Amino acid sequence: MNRRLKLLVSMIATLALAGVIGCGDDTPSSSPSNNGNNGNNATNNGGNNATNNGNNGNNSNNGNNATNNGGNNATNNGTNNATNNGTNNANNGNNGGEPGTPADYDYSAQASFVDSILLETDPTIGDDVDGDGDNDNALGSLLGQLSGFLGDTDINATLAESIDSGSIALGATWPGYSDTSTNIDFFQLQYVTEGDRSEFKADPDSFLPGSKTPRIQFKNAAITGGALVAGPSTFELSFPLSDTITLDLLADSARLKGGLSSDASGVTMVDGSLSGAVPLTSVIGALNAYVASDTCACVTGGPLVDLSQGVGPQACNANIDASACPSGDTCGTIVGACAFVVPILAGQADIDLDGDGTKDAISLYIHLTATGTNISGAGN
Ligand SMILES: [Ca+2]
Ligand SMILES: [Ca+2]
Repeated sequence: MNRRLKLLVSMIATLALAGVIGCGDDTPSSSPSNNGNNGNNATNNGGNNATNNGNNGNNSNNGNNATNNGGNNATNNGTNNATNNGTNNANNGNNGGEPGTPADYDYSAQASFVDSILLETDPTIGDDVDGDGDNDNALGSLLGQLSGFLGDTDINATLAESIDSGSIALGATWPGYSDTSTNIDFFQLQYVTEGDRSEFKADPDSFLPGSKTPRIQFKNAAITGGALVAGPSTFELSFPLSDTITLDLLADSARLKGGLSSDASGVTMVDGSLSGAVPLTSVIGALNAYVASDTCACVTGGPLVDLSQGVGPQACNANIDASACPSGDTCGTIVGACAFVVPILAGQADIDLDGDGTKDAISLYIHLTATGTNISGAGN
């Protein structure tokens, strides 16, 4: 039991980590993004056109559509179809990003290096992701419930060590930064000189394939008296589980807040937070992809989880066979824990992203701070 709980926690931590690491890979994310967007057009007849138009920049579309689907369809079906369909179609064309290469990106904007990342484990501390007036932090709730089992697992200490060692290097540029608004582009960073945080290069994997458009963007964020409120947007996530395996996840309705100031060294953020919700389908998809990968060649008969069968133990494929996996092997452990993990993950879902009345995503809340730096160009 203890081991299984640790596995679960590490998986959830992986999700949260992925939310801030954002390390890209070469998966053609623009294509699935487009597909997802197309699918949403049919149901995105709802009322949030103003929000929708404002936020549907490039790769942000999926998350906003999901958000927009929530709640208002019945009210606005009659009114806004023409406008909304047109907007979404235009966005479909942009989902691949502006043609070009990462080297073509304009690196002249002020920049920041994210120097601390902390998962909030108090479930009462969070952001109001679903707008019901209460803070949402299901990840914190999960971690809190399992704290007695965590033992030597200190996720936040691991995060701090990873930033110190350089294995996590996340940063942003602030195009159009002013006293009242800004855009924000996030990048995985590469050190120019090891340990020197005064200059970085942007990892090319942080861009949509074949484009000069960053995967993670917040458009037209408001700044009031130095306080930033950005989003909702979509964090398109890739978490490198090993040299060859990448877990791809999507955090919807992501919002970034914090206190900003700028000087010659760049943009500083204090008391920052990143909130949002990771869809269960994204979590399960990542698990399935991992178990189906060459790393888990000892497992046959997948996929591991079929959510069309529900979110109970029955969602776990009875025909999957991990008997060839060595004792203690991660792949075999995941398969063995499936019937335990899936219902708990589903039970932690607290956000209804698609507005169908069933909660389908796990909210999270992450503290972060950033200091000024220079992102001087594209890396290798
Ligand atoms: Ca709430
Ligand atoms: Ca739902």
